[in-house]
Amino acid sequence: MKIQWYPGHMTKAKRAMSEDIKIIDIVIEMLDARAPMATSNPDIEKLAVGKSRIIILNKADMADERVNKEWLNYYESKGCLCMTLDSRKNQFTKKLMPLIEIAAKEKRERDLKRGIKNRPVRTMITGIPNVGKSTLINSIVGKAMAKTGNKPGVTKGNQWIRINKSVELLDTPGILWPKFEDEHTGEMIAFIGSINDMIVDTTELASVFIEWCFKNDESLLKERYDIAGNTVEEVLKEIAIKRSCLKKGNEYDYEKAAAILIQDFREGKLGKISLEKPKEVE
Ligand SMILES: Nc1nc2c(ncn2[C@@H]2O[C@H](COP(=O)(O)OP(=O)(O)OP(=O)(O)O)[C@@H](O)[C@H]2O)c(=O)[nH]1
Ligand SMILES: [Mg+2]
Repeated sequence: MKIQWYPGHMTKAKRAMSEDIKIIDIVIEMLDARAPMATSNPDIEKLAVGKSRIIILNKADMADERVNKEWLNYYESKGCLCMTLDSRKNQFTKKLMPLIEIAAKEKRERDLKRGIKNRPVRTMITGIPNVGKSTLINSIVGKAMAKTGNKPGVTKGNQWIRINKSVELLDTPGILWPKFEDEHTGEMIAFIGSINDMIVDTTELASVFIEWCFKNDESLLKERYDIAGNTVEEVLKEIAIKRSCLKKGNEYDYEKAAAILIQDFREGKLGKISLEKPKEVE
């Protein structure tokens, strides 16, 4: 399934980021723990060259815990500062601040040499749309400073937030990149809701997801919907029957069944699912 989504506001956001990055000390890239490779934006990697970096595997609560650990090992083995997170919970002091301290060490030493004391570390939170950037900021400050929502493109502009005397965070709008390397990347990003659903054919997307389940874990569909279908069409038909998705004239509404399946996955109702594992993508 070929998917591409790179609206004008992302070009604008990327331009703003390349300006802001000049005064940034640390770039935090939030990835979706369910598909860290597909959700890692090569443009952000280019923007962040020369900066200290931290990788957050967010929505870890929705992914397979064992696979989360494998990803952590994977990134740590490459020398990255990395942590897993459910950004709805405030883990700033316990998990993020210690990594910021490590990442800021060189900057603080540079400052000291120049006689600058207590200048806050400036941190930019980046990532693709809907990955949880604004949620992270809100849970750190303990109130709804930044607007959030379960759809891509909620944050429109950059917003600075002062966490304490030593750290400032910049919330940025989620950006994608002009051309995905392969179909897999676009599909993963669409599954998790980081692409505007208006430009994606729901039935086709659900079909790709069902095929992914057949290949990786058939029990997912059986357990959730108590169905026995072995083809994409059978599965959609069974979901349509179970969820009373009927059109006029008693025809099955495949599109509605497809939307239910995708929604259930996004809400975690199919269980904790890791779409990518380190071994597959190395
Ligand atoms: N289960 C779970 N849900 C999360 C987590 N982090 C964020 N969410 C949900 O994901 C949705 C998107 O969160 P946002 O914080 O708006 O995402 P964003 O990265 O700021 O998105 P844009 O502004 O569109 O780029 C919201 O419905 C959040 O409640 C998490 O760690 N776990
Ligand atoms: Mg946001």
